[in-house]
Amino acid sequence: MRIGIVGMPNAGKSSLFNALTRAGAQAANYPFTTIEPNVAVVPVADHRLVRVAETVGASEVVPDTIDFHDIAGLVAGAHQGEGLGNRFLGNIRETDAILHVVRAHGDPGVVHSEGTVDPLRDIETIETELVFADLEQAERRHERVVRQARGGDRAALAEEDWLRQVIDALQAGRPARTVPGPEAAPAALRDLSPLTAKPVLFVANVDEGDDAVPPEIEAHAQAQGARAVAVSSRLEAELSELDDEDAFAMRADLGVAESGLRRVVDGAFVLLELLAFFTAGEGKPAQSWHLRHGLSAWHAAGEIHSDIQRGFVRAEVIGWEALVEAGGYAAARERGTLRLEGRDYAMRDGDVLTVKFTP
Ligand SMILES: Nc1nc2c(ncn2[C@@H]2O[C@H](COP(=O)(O)OP(=O)(O)OP(=O)(O)O)[C@@H](O)[C@H]2O)c(=O)[nH]1
Ligand SMILES: [Mg+2]
Repeated sequence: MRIGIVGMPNAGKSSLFNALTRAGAQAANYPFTTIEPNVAVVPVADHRLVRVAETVGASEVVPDTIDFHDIAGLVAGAHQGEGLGNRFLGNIRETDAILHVVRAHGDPGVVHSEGTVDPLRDIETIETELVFADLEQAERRHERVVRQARGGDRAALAEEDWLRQVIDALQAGRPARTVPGPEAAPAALRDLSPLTAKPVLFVANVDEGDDAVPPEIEAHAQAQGARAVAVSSRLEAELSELDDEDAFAMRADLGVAESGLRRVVDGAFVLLELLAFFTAGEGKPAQSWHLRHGLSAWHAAGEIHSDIQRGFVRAEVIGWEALVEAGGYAAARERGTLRLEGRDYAMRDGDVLTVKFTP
């Protein structure tokens, strides 16, 4: 799972990134602090995995991770090379989703590149840059595909037609997600990987002690079918340096009950429509994995290893709670709660999976 963080310069991206990762990426009060792309790997804590590991006597607990990509701020004209952001848009083309950080705090001590705090204007600036970046990419790809399509190749013709629709949509200011991928050219969408087709979570960077999303940001998100969460990036970055007890006391003082970071990570999960499943065995690592809702045991096997997917014979599946209740695989098998499933079995959140495969 990969998530890219976008926003205006000084919006609070690196502060959020720091809080998410405690990676100590440089956060300072002047625009364009983030010069090198920053990638941080954040483990996804899951208490269920710990219980499963204890139950089967696993050697260690290996949680799945999310990669967060922190890039430099985007300004109007970034697609034409203004500022530094454009260079880094390529770094987030490969991500699964986007966190769009919007400055909504009024701290006069933090410089705004446009002089005033105006979340909607900033959102539109960023969205426009993403549209332009996609347009450039789509036009370049179109030129190439037109040449291939001259030979009458069916997939190339379908891709050419689709790219034309994408270009029309982008030129009209509409995101690429409004144009469904072409059925006759299944790889086309992945090859283009438009930024404006990725799911977006808006993160309103609010004043310390606030935890409501400003209504104009909420309304904007809703109009796109997207979600928004509020967080104070600076506060979260500071809290992330304290131990749990001190952090709890500081939250209580400020009246901020829930961790803003929790909201961001949970929001990202909802965005990606993921379920968790586990693999675990005695003396072996217990691991968590994530998969899109609706995918099968065969897809799950592919997450673990391509060889396991290729040699898939059948799967042994049990819900994590049933496994814990039984006290282990052998007892679960006796109780009949450990089931044999084929490759088309639709995975459920919390399943513990053992794939039998021929190497
Ligand atoms: N008061 C306040 N200041 C914040 C908040 N979040 C970030 N800041 C400050 O704003 C400044 C810029 O924050 P960064 O996180 O570096 O911003 P950025 O979006 O990564 O900026 P670029 O990398 O330059 O695009 C720093 O001085 C932060 O301490 C916040 O929630 N409240
Ligand atoms: Mg930064």
